[in-house]
This record gives sequence, structure tokens and C-alpha cells, in this order.
Amino acid sequence: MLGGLSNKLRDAMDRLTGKGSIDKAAIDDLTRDIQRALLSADVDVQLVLELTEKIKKRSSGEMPPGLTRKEHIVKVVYEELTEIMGKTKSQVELKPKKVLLAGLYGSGKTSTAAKLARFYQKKGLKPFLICCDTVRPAAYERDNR
Ligand SMILES: Nc1nc2c(ncn2[C@@H]2O[C@H](COP(=O)(O)OP(=O)(O)OP(=O)(O)O)[C@@H](O)[C@H]2O)c(=O)[nH]1
Ligand SMILES: [Mg+2]
Repeated sequence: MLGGLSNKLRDAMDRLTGKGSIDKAAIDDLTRDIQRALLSADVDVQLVLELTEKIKKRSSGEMPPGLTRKEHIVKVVYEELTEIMGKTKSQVELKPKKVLLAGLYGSGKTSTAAKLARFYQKKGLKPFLICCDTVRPAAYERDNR
């Protein structure tokens, strides 16, 4: 579900690093691009505003010695994003559990179920995806592509 987000964030950073000089407008462009990317991935509005405000403030503020302004901004964005997304990789235990995938129509629940199945398959398990939707017309055909 977050597949498109990393591309959008990369595009935002590419736009910044492609610029000749970094002025206030360049930082405004960057934070606007990051806001658009995060909001289109359904990240909480308040969180997005707080995050981009911090990025904006730190980007135009004091720089550690030895870094160019662009390098400094890339570092700031990286640090702020890892701060909200978590610094460590979480481990998934291979034991029986229930996972609920909740989301709006077409937000990627079924695709995520398939990705989870693939994940467990690679770990040596034999997952089955079973279509139990008897209400939606052609549900089986639709998700059995
Ligand atoms: N770019 C992109 N497309 C995705 C991603 N996940 C799902 N899609 C696409 O989004 C569309 C809907 O995905 P589904 O997995 O069917 O969504 P769903 O939540 O099960 O939809 P409903 O069952 O109708 O509520 C499909 O065309 C998927 O290929 C993703 O991470 N990135
Ligand atoms: Mg579905």
C-alpha cells in the first residue's frame, strides 16, 4: 500500500537535489512535495504538518560543519522520516496469529494479503489465500487473477 510513497518521496528529493541553489522557495517546494506524498498515502494530517514544519525549520536553520545545504537537508529529511516510521526493522514471528486488514475500497487490502502470503511462503510456510466473499458479484474471479 505504501509502494507509491517511496517513489514520490524520492521524486521530491530528486527535485531538490536537481536545483541549482537552495533558497527559501526551494525548501517550501520540498516540504510541499513531501506533504503531498504523505497525504496521498493517507498519513495523518496533523502528523504531516508537524513533520514538514520540523523539516522546514531544521532545513533553513543551523548547519553542521562540512555539509552543503543540500546534504544537510537530505540528512534532515532522512532523520525526521525515520523518527516517525521507526528506526528498527520489526521481526515477524512465525506463529499462528490473526491479522486484520482494514481500509477503504481499493486501498490495497487484497494485494497486501497476497504480499503477506508471499512473505510467509519465502519463510518456508505454505500459505493459502481463500476467497470467502459470497456477496460481491464475481468476487472470486476478480481477486483470482
Ligand atoms: N501502486 C500501487 N498499487 C497498489 C498497491 N496495492 C494495491 N494496488 C492496486 O490498487 C488496486 C486495488 O487493490 P486491491 O488489493 O484490490 O484493494 P482492496 O482494498 O482489496 O479493494 P476492495 O476489496 O475493493 O476494497 C489494484 O489495482 C492494485 O493493483 C500498492 O502498494 N501500490
Ligand atoms: Mg479486496
